[in-house]
Amino acid sequence: MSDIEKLENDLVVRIDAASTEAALEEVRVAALGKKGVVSERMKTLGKMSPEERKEMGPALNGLKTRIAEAIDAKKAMLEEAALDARLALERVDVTLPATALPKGKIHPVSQAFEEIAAIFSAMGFDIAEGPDIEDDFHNFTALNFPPDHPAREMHDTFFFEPKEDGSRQVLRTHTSPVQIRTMMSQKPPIRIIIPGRTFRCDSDQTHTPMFHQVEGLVIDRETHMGHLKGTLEAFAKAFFEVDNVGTRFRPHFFPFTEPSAEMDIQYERVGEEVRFGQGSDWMEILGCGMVHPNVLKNCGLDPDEYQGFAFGMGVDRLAMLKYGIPDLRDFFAADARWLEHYGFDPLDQPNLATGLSR
Ligand code: 2NM
Repeated sequence: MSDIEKLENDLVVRIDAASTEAALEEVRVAALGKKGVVSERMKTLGKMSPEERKEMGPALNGLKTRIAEAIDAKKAMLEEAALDARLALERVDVTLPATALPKGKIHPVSQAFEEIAAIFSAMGFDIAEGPDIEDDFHNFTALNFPPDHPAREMHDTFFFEPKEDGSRQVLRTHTSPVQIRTMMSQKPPIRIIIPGRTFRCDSDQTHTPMFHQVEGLVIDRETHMGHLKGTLEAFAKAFFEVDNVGTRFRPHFFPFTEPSAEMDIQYERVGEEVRFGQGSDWMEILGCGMVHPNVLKNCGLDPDEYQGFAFGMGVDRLAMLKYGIPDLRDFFAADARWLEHYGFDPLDQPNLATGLSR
């Protein structure tokens, strides 16, 4: 066997034996790399006599080509084997039933938020959000709360320690500061709802220090009380999933709206159950009004050019009413059995086509 044949046999054995891409690369460097055995042999061609070179040149070139091909073929094989192994490892059985997976429940407050968002989205509203920690301007001043007016106390505000300049941040007492931020940064027409956490220093059977609100705001050139009534009546029907519901708007006071009202909806108690859209009793479900001209001015809007309406509702109470949950305090007790009972299926996304809550 010639020298070259021996070398080739030796290299082929090593290529065959390489069981990983890294091991194969080592063989390649040892053979064809700058200092590899084949490359070193090629360098000897220069010192040969022309006759010798005529014989050895093609022989060495042939060797080099066959070794390179053998390495490429082995490399392709190793890559394919690696892919096969990965596919086998990552295999999923798509026929497994979904119930085999552990499944959580959607909290009633999240469910109510989603249902309310679905209703207002269909009416063309966007969703806006803002910070839980606010300053006095956005939470009070811009909303037409006069300085040192008792209305500020009315809100049982959680204040932060004063800063060096004497200003105090607050935990927002309502989501209205987001309306202010929106009016100051966007041009009308504006149609938004604002879901979020709100905070008041109040705790008893029907109040928790943290609660959830959805507020809404519409600003356009000729917005009036009829738009407010139509929008909120449509909301009440959609949320309580009834074809008709009587509504009553009672005069009220808020610093940020004029006129202001509370909206009641018709209901009847049948045993333990509360039924909306029938009967002769009235239940308050939200506050509303036409945005006060001072609020518009505070946000840089001309009240002679733009008007609007706003509303606000407590989502925790709406969830209790709609889903028949008796005690508010269970909402925040993080009791898994309570959530299993009152929670919603995460796969049932609320939408107006298939029904809001099932
Ligand atoms: C309510 C009731 C009535 C309200 C008003 C505004 C703003 F920013 F436009 F002035 N935001 N939210 C509003 C009006 C909120 O909650 C019971």
